[in-house]
Amino acid sequence: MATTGTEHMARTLNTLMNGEYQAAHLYFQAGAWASQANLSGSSGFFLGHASEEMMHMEKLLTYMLEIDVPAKFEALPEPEIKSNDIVGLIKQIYEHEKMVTQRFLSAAKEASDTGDLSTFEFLQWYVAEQREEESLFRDVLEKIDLIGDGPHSLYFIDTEIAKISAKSAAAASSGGASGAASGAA
Ligand code: OFO
Repeated sequence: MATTGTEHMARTLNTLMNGEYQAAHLYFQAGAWASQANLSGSSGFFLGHASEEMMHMEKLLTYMLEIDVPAKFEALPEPEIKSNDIVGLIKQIYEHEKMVTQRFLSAAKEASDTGDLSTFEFLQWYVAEQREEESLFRDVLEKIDLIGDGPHSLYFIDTEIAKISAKSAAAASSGGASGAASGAA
């Protein structure tokens, strides 16, 4: 490890990298669950999001290699889908993203407190990304609320999520934190 201050961050960066890998795992499982439930729009959305989480993980790995911090991958816990309906699943994922936001904010604070300004600057991308992800999932939940409980609500919810997914793919291909997460996550 070459950079002063970064040594303090090595464990934290590994935690973040493994956390993004775990997030991808959760989204892959959510995509599989939605497909089984015949919710093809939601399935595409979650699978697309899983790929984004893999990109987030790789970005951390690349940074660690660049600054000579040893990267260590851990065993992945089994991803748990806690709800048997799409609304419950979106709520679970929203809570998950809020927890990830706290993890990045606390890592950014640690970087600042230890004088590791390079890592502090690097983490700003994730801070912006998490802000946008939280906003995205809040929007999805608000749409679900608007759709309400009618006889075809599941169909309309899935259609809305498919639209969001398409916007997400377009935004992600434009790159950057706001590209990856606005209208996507
Ligand atoms: Fe990596 O953005 Fe979600 O967790």
